[in-house]
Amino acid sequence: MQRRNFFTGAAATALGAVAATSVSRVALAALPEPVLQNSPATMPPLVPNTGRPYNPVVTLNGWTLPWRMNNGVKEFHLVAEPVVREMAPGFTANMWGYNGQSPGPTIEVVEGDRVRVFVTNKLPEHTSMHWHGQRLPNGMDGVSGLTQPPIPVGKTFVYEFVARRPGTFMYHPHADEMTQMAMGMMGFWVTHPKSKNPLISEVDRDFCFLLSAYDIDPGSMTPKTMTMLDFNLWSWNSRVFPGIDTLNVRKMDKVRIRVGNLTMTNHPIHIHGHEFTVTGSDGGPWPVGARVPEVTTDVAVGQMRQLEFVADEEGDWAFHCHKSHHTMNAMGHNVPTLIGVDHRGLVPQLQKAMPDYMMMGERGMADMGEMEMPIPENTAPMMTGQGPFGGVEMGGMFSILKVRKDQKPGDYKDPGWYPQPAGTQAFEWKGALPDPARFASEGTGAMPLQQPAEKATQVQIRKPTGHMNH
Ligand SMILES: [Cu+2]
Repeated sequence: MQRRNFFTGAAATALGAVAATSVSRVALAALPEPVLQNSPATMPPLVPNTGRPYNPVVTLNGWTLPWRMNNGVKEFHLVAEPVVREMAPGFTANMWGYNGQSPGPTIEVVEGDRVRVFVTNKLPEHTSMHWHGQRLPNGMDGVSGLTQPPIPVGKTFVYEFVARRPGTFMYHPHADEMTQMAMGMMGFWVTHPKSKNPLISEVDRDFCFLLSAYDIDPGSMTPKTMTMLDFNLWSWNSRVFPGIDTLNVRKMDKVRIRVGNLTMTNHPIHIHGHEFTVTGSDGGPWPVGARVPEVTTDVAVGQMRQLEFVADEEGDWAFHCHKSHHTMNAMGHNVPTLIGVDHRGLVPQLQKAMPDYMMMGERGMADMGEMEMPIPENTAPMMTGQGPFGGVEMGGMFSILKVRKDQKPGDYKDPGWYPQPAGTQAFEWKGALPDPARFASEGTGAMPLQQPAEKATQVQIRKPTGHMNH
């Protein structure tokens, strides 16, 4: 991380004398130097060293933007720019983002903070910044054309408001929005409560990420921004499985996971081994009476959700979007099902035209995960990932909640695979199998055969004689 020292130094001292109760043009003369991040790794929580204390969040495969305290105002500097994002090891994409990454850095402030954000536009076109969910003066809402002129290429605009509501928010452009969000421009925003709040619990681990979707043809690097629905990469913070870091917690930790959806469809987010409650959204904390136990919660487009639970079951628990196509990486959809089709005889013929052709799909698609099928360079395999017991056969919006009794407080390192206690894993039955009862009642069930089986194999064949209507 190129974290330059702007908490102290001449610039900060000089600015200390400037009264900053509204947007100050003087501030522009010495705006905070932008902090850039080039690594897609999950950065440790940024413990605040100025301002009101709070318990920081951890952004999956992301980071929190440091700020400068300027006469009581928290100053951040976001730079909108083209970036290269590693979506998974071996697969990078040309995106647009902020400060070196897509998504941009998480912004963390405290309820009541006066916040000033400098937004510099290094994109090839104009942009703006909308602060999703915030109470703020109308002119700070960032809707280009409606509340402000767009930020021209090469220019910096200043946004300033008081973070009035504690909660879970996000930011994204509101100028050529379709293109800019399809290219990855978005970021998380958390406003921590300034004091104990009966509806906001204190947690041991607080994770956040945004749902985003891209359409990148296998072998290429740039998202197709005109795609409306048929995206082929479903990501958490612009990462796809197995590139999404695991959520590593200590047994009995109280865990909060904050999720925001900036894709074009809904995502039922599902956890294994635990129940959670949804404790709030971008609308604020939910009344206790509105909280029910769930193992899946739908996060609709433009919505945010806070999931909370006590991690009281040790193990490696899958945590994923429940739409099965969203836990796959790039794939062709316009493919007939081949389940039950024996096309072995065709393979040598097809290989004359397509030397790489492989027989696949007639027993299901699990072969995709097992075979080393040749795929274009810079492409994430459709279903992939190796667990301790074989292929996980996943992609996209999939990660793992790792609960360990010996994970240290504040330690976010991956503890490795869960050592299951002996005798607690599903196992192969090796005894005798009784005949299934349905064999004795064939033909009398809900869908009885139309005719006896031996008759069904009698097929009359006539050679074509010019017309083929039989
Ligand atoms: Cu989904």
